[in-house]
Amino acid sequence: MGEPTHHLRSCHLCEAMCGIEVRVEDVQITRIRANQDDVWSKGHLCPKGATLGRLHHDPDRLRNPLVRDANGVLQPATWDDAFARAEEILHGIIARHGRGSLAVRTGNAAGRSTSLSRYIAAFSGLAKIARYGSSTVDQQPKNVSCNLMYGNAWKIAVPDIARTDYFLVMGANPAESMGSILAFPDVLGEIERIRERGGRTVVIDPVRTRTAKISDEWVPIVPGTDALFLLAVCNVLFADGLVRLGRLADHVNGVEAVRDVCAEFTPESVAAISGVPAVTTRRIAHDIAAARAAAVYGRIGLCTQEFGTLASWLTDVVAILTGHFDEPGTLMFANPVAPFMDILPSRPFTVGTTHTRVRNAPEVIGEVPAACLAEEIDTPGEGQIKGLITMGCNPVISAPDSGRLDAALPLLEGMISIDLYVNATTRHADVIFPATSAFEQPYSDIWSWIFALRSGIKHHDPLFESPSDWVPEWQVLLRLGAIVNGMRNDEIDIAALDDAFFSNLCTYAGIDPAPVLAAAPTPGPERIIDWAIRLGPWGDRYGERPDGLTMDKVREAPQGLDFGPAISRLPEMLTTASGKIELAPEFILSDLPRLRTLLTRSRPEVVLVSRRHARSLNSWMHNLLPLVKGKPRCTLHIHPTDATRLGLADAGMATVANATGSVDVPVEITDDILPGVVSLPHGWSQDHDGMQMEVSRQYAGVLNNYLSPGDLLDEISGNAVLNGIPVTVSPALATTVPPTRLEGSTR
Ligand SMILES: Nc1nc2c(c(=O)[nH]1)N[C@H]1C(S)=C(S)[C@@H](COP(=O)(O)OP(=O)(O)OC[C@H]3O[C@@H](n4cnc5c(=O)[nH]c(N)nc54)[C@H](O)[C@@H]3O)O[C@H]1N2
Ligand SMILES: Nc1nc2c(c(=O)[nH]1)N[C@H]1C(S)=C(S)[C@@H](COP(=O)(O)OP(=O)(O)OC[C@H]3O[C@@H](n4cnc5c(=O)[nH]c(N)nc54)[C@H](O)[C@@H]3O)O[C@H]1N2
Ligand code: SF4
Ligand SMILES: [Mo]
Repeated sequence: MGEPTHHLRSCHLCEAMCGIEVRVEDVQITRIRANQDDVWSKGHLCPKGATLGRLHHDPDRLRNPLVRDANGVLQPATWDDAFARAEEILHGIIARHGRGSLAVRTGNAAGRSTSLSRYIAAFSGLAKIARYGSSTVDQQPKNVSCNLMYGNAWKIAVPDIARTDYFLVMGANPAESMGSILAFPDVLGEIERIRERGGRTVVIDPVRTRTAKISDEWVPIVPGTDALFLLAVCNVLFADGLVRLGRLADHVNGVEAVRDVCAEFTPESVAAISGVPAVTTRRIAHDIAAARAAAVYGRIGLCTQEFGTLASWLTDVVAILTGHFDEPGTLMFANPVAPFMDILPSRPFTVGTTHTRVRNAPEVIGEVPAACLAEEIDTPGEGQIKGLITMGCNPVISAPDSGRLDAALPLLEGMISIDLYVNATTRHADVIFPATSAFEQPYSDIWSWIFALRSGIKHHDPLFESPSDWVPEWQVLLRLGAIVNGMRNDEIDIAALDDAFFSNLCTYAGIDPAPVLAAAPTPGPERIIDWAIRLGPWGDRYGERPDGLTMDKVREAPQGLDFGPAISRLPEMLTTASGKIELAPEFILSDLPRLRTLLTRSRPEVVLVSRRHARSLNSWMHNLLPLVKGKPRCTLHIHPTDATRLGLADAGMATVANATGSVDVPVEITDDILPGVVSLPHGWSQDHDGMQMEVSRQYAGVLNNYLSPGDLLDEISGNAVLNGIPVTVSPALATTVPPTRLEGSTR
């Protein structure tokens, strides 16, 4: 072995963007540890970051394209053969059924990969086919409320926890997720520091999570009732004279409308349904109002629930009414170094410009519910989906009613996937293109900085070269887009396609493409990121400001660059038609009658919520032994009173069922959960026939999404309801927990 070399990189897995030091011996990563000197993360690292070397070297990670042979077996293929087969499949389907019979499913990896994140738009621009994304199983309700309130779906205000005195956490568990729509390297450490500086953190969640345990107060809430609770908080703010808009007073429309709307929702009137005592609601309202700086934060538990848009809207309403908005320590907008969102025009709010074929679900800001995909494939008729392309997603695990999707995918005439693995979803594909390892591509985490309240940037060149014939992922996307567009694979000119995409981006931003193209002739994702840096607040504007920033200058700073904390950005940043914050958008208020049905509805005996664990990342990373071994984690959390009532013993097996599906799972009794609520982890169950993920298959677990109904949506945003799902729980016939077969393996 040669002398070890050490390389500074950043972990691409989540918004914490931890700086890492990678030790390489020959071409083997032999250690990853925290980079103490990273200007952003300053030594933070979680267990996943330390396993990135194993991910890179995982023998199951795809190293070449796969093409299904005449016997139905996926066989290794050359890149040329794989593209030729993709062309044959896609052009065949277009010839038989038209381009409208093709769809693309994108997923969470889009936000994590430099190539995917920049080039899905290029693919879509060329392919012009229906897209189903993971937004509608995630943050679509927040996109809707922010689009209507501030004029842009991605102008999402983030809690400034480094400067707050009162951190209200609703439906988020940063102790496990490491923060989401909240880019911060060490949220747990900051909660300690908030307390040290005399502040408080309050967690509102049906589960006493690890975040709740280290916080000052846990307020249990019945799943799906947050909108009622928050309306009651608003009610108190008005009734007790606590509304103070401060600097924003001249920039907010709709305060009276909110006052009228919340008048009926007194803390007393919603307490029995939300489970939050009226006295607690009143105290929280007063504490927020009295705080020097309060940060009111809601995340996935508020979005993926029945009233996701109302709840996501109301966290911001509370913040704005109390003046805790756009000021240090409150909710603030990021000021990114590469501000795509500020350079490109805001997409206006749209709803119903298209509808899905089977259930007639409207498009909302360009998204139709991902929950519709299965029925669009398995329901015959004009417009039925016959061909599917998947990119960086695993919906057989992550989508609601995933059993139906798993059964629908074999009905396709053709399926093409781009992924790291042959997993539960891609095992159905006819052609699989391997995604490029994170260490074989540049790192630039553009998505996370949108949610970071320091203006910083990091860029790292690839650590390893890909094999010589490798086609980088951004080129796979361009090529597939062009094929769907009707081109033949052998006539595609990637450089020309990329120049056209880049020129369009310039034109869309109102910039003359010619001089920019001349200044930046090399195609690829780095040109686009460089473009945003150069046009951003610190950029060189292509020579106009010679001392300004370029990607090359960022490259020279391997520890990253930090331009300081977020600054107030209102009213300039608002892009609503009125130029003001729209506090009471009609579209959102129109959902109140549906919310009122909660007041009279009988509560289901048991509802299911999801949970995350620091050693997971949605449905992937399950093939890395250090992350899945140890005490079994795929268990049903249930309160002792429910366990006793239902006849369940700790470590025994329970059957969890509803009309959508049924799973058998080991029981873990805990009083860290509200009675009437059970929880299953998200992302497990990974033992489907044909998967090529040896470790995942040995540590399979069960799939919560067999229980998520495909038709249960936050109706106005189209987002799936993945929390608060009615289920029944009973002792299972099998009483032993299946042993994990690989225990003791060295892989
Ligand atoms: N019940 C329930 N369901 C949920 C959730 C929940 O909390 N509960 N959470 C929802 C949320 S928030 C989300 S975001 C979705 C996530 O669900 P999906 O969007 O389906 O994403 P993942 O499960 O993260 O799968 C990512 C896939 O990308 C692959 N991959 C990794 N890196 C790359 C790359 O660079 N390129 C490519 N092409 N592929 C790559 C991985 O191998 C994996 O197959 O699940 C949702 N589903
Ligand atoms: N380790 C790890 N990190 C991740 C991921 C992962 O899978 N693993 N996934 C990444 C992704 S894609 C995302 S979107 C983020 C998500 O990041 P977070 O939003 O922090 O997600 P969770 O940890 O699932 O926390 C959601 C919380 O909502 C609670 N909850 C459920 N229903 C309700 C409700 O009705 N009301 C309230 N108030 N609370 C409710 C749940 O009990 C849970 O504690 O995490 C990201 N980071
Ligand atoms: S918290 Fe973990 S997964 Fe997220 S960036 Fe840091 S090391 Fe990676
Ligand atoms: Mo997500």
